[in-house]
Amino acid sequence: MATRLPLALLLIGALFAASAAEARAVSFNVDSYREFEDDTPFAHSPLPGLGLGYLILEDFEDGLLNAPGVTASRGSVVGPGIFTDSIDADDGSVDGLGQAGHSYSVQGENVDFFFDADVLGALPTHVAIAWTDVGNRPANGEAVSVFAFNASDAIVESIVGITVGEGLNTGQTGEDHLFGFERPEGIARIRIKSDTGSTDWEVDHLQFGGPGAGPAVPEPTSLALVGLGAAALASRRRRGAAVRR
Ligand SMILES: [Ca+2]
Ligand SMILES: [Ca+2]
Ligand SMILES: [Ca+2]
Ligand SMILES: [Ca+2]
Repeated sequence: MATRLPLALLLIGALFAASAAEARAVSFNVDSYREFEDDTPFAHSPLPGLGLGYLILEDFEDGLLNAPGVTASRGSVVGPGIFTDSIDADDGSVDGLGQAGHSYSVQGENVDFFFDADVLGALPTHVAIAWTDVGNRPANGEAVSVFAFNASDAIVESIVGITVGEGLNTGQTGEDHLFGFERPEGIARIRIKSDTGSTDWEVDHLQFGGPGAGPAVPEPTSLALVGLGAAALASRRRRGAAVRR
């Protein structure tokens, strides 16, 4: 027994170390994602509740991908229309439709969003993106995968083969799905891809933040806000890209 006890303690220590390592990396899924903040009974992002130093939401409602510190490999913003599938709350009403909002059309099998540590002060530790629609309407939805890359461009987190979609493509929001990651060492890039090879689909609500102060000089269209109440109030008045500290 005398020789086994230290071994048992070592094993317990190793288990604690393993669980601590696992706790450092988090991925999350939010199905039926309808809004960024917890304003209604519908599903929202977990990020506003984490007390991050800064948090940026790009909802594309100003017609531009212009949140500070992020660029995309492809795609373009689409405005209101019958096939537009914005996140539900962006048009001011959580009513099951996103046609009156703006989304980001991928126009390819995947899209990467790159984060700039120089602009943001450091790489974001928390990143999420919402899938909202696929245009060719596969009856059983489509499978998508999402990956997070570190500063060395290695995949450090993944969510693989999640089936989303309900076969409708005219702005329905009940199946919109938020995918996100937390990595304390920072996320340099995320990729979301269609596993079914679709080149006509949409995303919305790119959101990212971290423990630091965030971008030193926000974009002119962005909002620098202090306090949750002020952020919630102002985000209803003016959308596009909101920076919260
Ligand atoms: Ca709506
Ligand atoms: Ca939107
Ligand atoms: Ca949708
Ligand atoms: Ca914008």
